[in-house]
Amino acid sequence: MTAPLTIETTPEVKAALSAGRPVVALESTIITHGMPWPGNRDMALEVEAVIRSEGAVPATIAVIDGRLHAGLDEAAITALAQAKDVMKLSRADFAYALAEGRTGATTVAATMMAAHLAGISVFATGGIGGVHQGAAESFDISADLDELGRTPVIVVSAGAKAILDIPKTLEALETRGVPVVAYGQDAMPAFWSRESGLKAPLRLDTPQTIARFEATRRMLGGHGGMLIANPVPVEDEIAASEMNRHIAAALATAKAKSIEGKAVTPFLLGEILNLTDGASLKTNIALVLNNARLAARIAAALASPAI
Ligand code: PSU
Ligand code: MN
Repeated sequence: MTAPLTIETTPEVKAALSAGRPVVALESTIITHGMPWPGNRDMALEVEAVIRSEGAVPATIAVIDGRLHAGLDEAAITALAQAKDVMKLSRADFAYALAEGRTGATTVAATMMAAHLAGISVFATGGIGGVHQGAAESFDISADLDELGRTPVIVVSAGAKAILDIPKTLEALETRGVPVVAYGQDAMPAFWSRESGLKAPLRLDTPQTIARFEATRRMLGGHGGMLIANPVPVEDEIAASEMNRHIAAALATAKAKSIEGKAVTPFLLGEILNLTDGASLKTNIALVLNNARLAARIAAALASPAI
């Protein structure tokens, strides 16, 4: 009764996967719900270019008309970036979009699931979802955290978005056995800012040591994902003191408008974009590119026979 899932790939992704060459998965919610057109398309194409320039192959993940794609060509990315009524898919509704022939963008959780099914073990994004501020009342905790606890994919992010409750997000990750590794510094980064005021649980300084850590985790068996928290480059950073003002204002507006559920993260990102006059978007794009570069290097280190 259960037929295996067909995953559509591009020739480039297919060739790389079958030869064991480095591949980096990319999410699509950041394209459809995280940034406005046409900057979202430019970002998606630039991120792919950065990964190729590092000698790895990008695989943007999305569900299009009920078919799962791991790897999109330029025309498909452009179409998705402008599409209306795209679902925002997490673990709960990923299969629904496949079964109902819908088009959906994958969040961190659904992208991890798809990457794992496709045999891709490294994934680059901006920031993960986490425990929202006010979660004690709203119960709003992203499914990204449970996915990190169960699916063995390395997620390269700029930390958790500062719109979240970062201390509670770190607690939830620890409970789920997810290593959180700051890259090249002790501090836990906070997406638009290099520092969150918290120390990251772990630190590593090279793609090779991250690959060695991952190989060691595999030896223990039954491991889930790992979160790499890669600070935004100094020249693109917006200081936490400035961001915190905008975040507080955006959270207050969300509360006043009773924004709930899946709409919360896209709403806050949109508000912050307006409050910073577009500066937050510039920083968001810069940090995604920076994460893509590191992800490609980790994928290369994992693919190298020395590991
Ligand atoms: N990071 C970004 N932009 C985004 C997201 C993350 O820079 O749009 C998306 C990711 O897809 C992440 C999702 O999985 O937001 C989290 O949504 P929620 O809080 O509803 O779980
Ligand atoms: Mn949520």
